[in-house]
Amino acid sequence: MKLYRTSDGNFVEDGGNYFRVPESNFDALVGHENLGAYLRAVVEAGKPAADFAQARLEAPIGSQEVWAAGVTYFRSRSARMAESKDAGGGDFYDRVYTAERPELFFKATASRVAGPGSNVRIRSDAKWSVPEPELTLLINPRGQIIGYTAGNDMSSRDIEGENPLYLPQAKVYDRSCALGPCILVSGDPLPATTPIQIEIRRGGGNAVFSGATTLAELKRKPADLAAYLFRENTFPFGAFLMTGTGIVPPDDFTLAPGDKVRITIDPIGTLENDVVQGPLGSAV
Ligand code: DO4
Ligand code: MG
Repeated sequence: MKLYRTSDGNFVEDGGNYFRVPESNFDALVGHENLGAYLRAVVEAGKPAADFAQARLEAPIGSQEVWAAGVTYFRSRSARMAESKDAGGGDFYDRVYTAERPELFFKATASRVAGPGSNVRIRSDAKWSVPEPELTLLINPRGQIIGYTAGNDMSSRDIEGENPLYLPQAKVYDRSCALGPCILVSGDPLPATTPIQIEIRRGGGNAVFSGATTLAELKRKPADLAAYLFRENTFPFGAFLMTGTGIVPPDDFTLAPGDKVRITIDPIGTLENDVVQGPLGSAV
């Protein structure tokens, strides 16, 4: 089952049919004692809703904070070591890749998150910007993984590489994160074969970058990442946790305004966003 948040309320999809969810408060859904069973009952009781197609998809988020894990794929470790070698930071990334404690960092508040079809931003003071396609966990207030979505951890690699202490500026700014298009509602681990794909198109033309990985390359278990996040932290509305990127474009690649980023995680769907630069609300 997939849960969609839209301009016209919440919908659940099952078997190609969409059903209106009576509970309109997304936080209440995340905090539900058994979200899967509640949505199953909605599907079984309801008639398919004809009005889903008219609704605009919104980021599937309420009051949750978004956190992220880093250096959870070998490809990310190597890219981070290379970009920070002049700053003497390379060793930290190698060490965190093998350490028991993962790298976890604060990524976004809901107001900084872009939904499906809206704009993500690159910083005006950055010269090297990339998208990071990441499986993203939805965790309820009790620390249980209750769903998955696709995420884009937009990052400024030159700022991050100049000094690892600049990480919050490289990672956290308006529309530096995208989530969607829906929540795949499931507490079960996704198979290791789950593919994560990205494609970046420029000028309405062909892809200027595409890449793919699978969850088999993810070094850490999602449940372990969630458990670390919930150590000594309470999340009254639950939290999102991005699980890190396994796809890094070549070093001569940087995003440009007007680029279209498509991130596909097969059981979830495709998250598509346009890239903009400049004041919040600027069009491509
Ligand atoms: O350590 C910096 C962040 C790395 C990251 O965001 C990732 O590996 O996805
Ligand atoms: Mg990342």
